[in-house]
Amino acid sequence: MRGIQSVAVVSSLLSGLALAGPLEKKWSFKDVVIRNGDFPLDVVDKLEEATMPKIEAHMAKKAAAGKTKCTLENAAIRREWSDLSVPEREDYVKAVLCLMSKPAKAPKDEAPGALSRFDDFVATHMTMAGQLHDPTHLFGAHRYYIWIYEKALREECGYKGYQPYMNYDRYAADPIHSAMFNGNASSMGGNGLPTNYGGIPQPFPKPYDKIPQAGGGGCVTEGPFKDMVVSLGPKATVVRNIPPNPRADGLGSNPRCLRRDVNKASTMGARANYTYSLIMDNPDVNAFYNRYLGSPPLRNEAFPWGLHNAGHFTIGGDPGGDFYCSPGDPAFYFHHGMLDRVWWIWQMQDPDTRVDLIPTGEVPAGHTGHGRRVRKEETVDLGWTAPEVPLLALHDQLGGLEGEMCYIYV
Ligand SMILES: *[C@@H]1O[C@H](CO)[C@@H](O)[C@H](O)[C@H]1NC(C)=O
Ligand SMILES: *[C@@H]1O[C@H](CO)[C@@H](O)[C@H](O)[C@H]1NC(C)=O
Ligand SMILES: [Cu+2]
Repeated sequence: MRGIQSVAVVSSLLSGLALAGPLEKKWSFKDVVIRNGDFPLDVVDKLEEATMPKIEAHMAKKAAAGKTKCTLENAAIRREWSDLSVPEREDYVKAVLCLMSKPAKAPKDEAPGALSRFDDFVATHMTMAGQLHDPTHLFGAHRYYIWIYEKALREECGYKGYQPYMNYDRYAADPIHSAMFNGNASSMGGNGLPTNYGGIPQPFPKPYDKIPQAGGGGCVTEGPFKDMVVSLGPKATVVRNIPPNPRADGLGSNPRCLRRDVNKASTMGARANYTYSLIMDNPDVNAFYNRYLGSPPLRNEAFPWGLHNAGHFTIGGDPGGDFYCSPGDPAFYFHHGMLDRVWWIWQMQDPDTRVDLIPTGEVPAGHTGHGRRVRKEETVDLGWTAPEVPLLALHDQLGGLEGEMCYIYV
């Protein structure tokens, strides 16, 4: 049986036994998708399922026009971390450690601090930060960025799966003890040691002018990344007492530990109801973009950070809390994976009009405006890491790049 199945929460998850019956309607994906029965579908998961018929219709239209070799049946499946079995999580961790052990390809004069293939991606995020984060490119360039990272894990490190994402809602109640951050061998590493850095400034009026610090902020001492060497940066860090980088651009070598402040007050701003509202209450692409970034501040909300910041500062620390170097924490890719999923679900509410839309960002926060269509000649250039490609191709995760980009989230 292909499709989505849920699994009763059981240790036999490990052995693949004890599959519960399939959930509701099924689609023919290339693999059986097993879900962790610990986590009932949240409102966004349900929205995603409810959107599947629109996605099917969209794909049928493309197929009829002979436009794509990508289909729902052959699409790669990106899954939520807790839905992976423990051995699958360990395989992923192994692949990341492998990337960290391979020599860098970044030109030595441009990024002497890139000590590994893993660091190559961090260096790219730093050197191309302007383009990666302007309103035109933010969504598409990050989609490409995660995709080439996933490709490197698979092609250079033998990883057989796809990039997992982090559904914050599953972890908001207790992120430190979650499958993401509990510090065991199949997690993405533990929290940092206690330190006092004063929280993370936010561009909101008091009392929302900072995300209060949580209990960490120091070196991570548990889990697979406890011996990780962070080299690039800092460049715009939120934590204190980090030795400065020898180069002003942050691209020099500055070996130090991975620091984190796994922060519940931040994750709380990324619960499913916030995400649902982000997707469904913002049909205009500019409004969607602004809300994604947390602007204007939500009134009468205890956690108004916006999904993007809430996810980043769930990890926080160094380099996770550094605007330029944040992909230097391997959990970054889970966070931006979730953001990419949210954009995809937003696009698929009305594929005919939304796939090619980009925010213009020139409207003042709080105003809407309809954005504009991507122009054919617009591209994304990630420097030495990957070929320059049309932005338009990246707007289509189910068939972009001549069908090479072809994945769904479940
Ligand atoms: C690590 O934590 C996860 C999530 O709680 C759990 O499923 C797994 O069994 C744990 N692994 C070990 C070796 O304790
Ligand atoms: C989300 O749910 C929480 C807890 O019920 C509530 O306090 C908050 O106002 C909700 N936020 C949104 C945007 O729906
Ligand atoms: Cu970024």
